[in-house]
Amino acid sequence: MSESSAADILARAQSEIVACQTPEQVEAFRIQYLGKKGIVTAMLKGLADVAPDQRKVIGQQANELRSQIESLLTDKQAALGGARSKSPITIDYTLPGKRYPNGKLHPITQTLNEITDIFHGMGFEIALGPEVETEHYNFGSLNFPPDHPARDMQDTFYISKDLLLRTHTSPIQVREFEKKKPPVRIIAPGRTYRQEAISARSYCVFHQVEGFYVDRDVTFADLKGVINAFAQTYFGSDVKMRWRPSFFPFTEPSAEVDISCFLCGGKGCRICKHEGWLEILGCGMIDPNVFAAVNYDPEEYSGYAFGMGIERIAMLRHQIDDIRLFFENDLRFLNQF
Ligand code: 2NM
Repeated sequence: MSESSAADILARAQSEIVACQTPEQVEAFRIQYLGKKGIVTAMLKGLADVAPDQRKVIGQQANELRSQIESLLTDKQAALGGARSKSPITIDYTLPGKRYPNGKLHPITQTLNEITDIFHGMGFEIALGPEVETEHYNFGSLNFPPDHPARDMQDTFYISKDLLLRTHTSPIQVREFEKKKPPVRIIAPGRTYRQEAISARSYCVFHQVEGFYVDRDVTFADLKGVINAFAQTYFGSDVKMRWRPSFFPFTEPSAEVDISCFLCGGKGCRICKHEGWLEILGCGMIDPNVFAAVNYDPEEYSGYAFGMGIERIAMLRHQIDDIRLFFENDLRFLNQF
């Protein structure tokens, strides 16, 4: 037996032991090398036939090979966790678990959902509509005169002569008027577009929630009741309300509604610009011309409508001083909500 063949046997044994994954395979390995008819055993038995001058050297090589293979075996048995373990996989239950980062809703979506939920709780159905609208649904049907400045290219993103990006969610309401007969109570949230100079106060994209109720004998008192209930639910039951006359093309009479500043309680502070009041929405009684455009009889039905800007409400609520933060998607901002 030459020196190289002992080294060959060891090299083969080393590569075979790596492939052993079960105690049964390890035992087969042991028999192959160290069993009664095993390779190393045969080597030791064969010493009798070796020339006497070489016996000592080859005997040492064979014994060394046996102890090397024995240590391969003990190492492998230890790695498999001893004969008792059935599975080679061990779990350390004391290790800390993996944390998965949770996503969350954008602050505008959160605000929009909170507002919509309050009106839904008062019996309003939720309706959605397209962001690309026709001139008719966005302006004409809503009693905007042909020369109204909002129709101007300066204020509205036009896609073609007749198609535009809706400048408010009111066209959703008109589409609902056409689909349904009174009584109808709808809340319409969504994204809107206006071509304005971008600043801390205004952005080319924003969100609105608008609502309306049409039935026989709906009055301004119904409108006040619903808006006051909304403001007390959203801003707190001790909030005070101020109604100021205003103007919108689609309502007559119209009003803008302020709440007492929830930060200073009306004494005057930075958020209310020392006025004590915060404007939260516009509203009014739907103009008979809007009813005529959708074939509702204005003699039979009346209704109110209201609308608010979501960014504005979220900015007041969270004391955010730049509307652009909502659209930059900086995680340092978003993670605060
Ligand atoms: C506002 C203010 C006042 C409004 C009117 C209508 C419709 F389609 F029913 F006529 N929708 N929304 C409305 C009325 C919106 O936002 C400041």
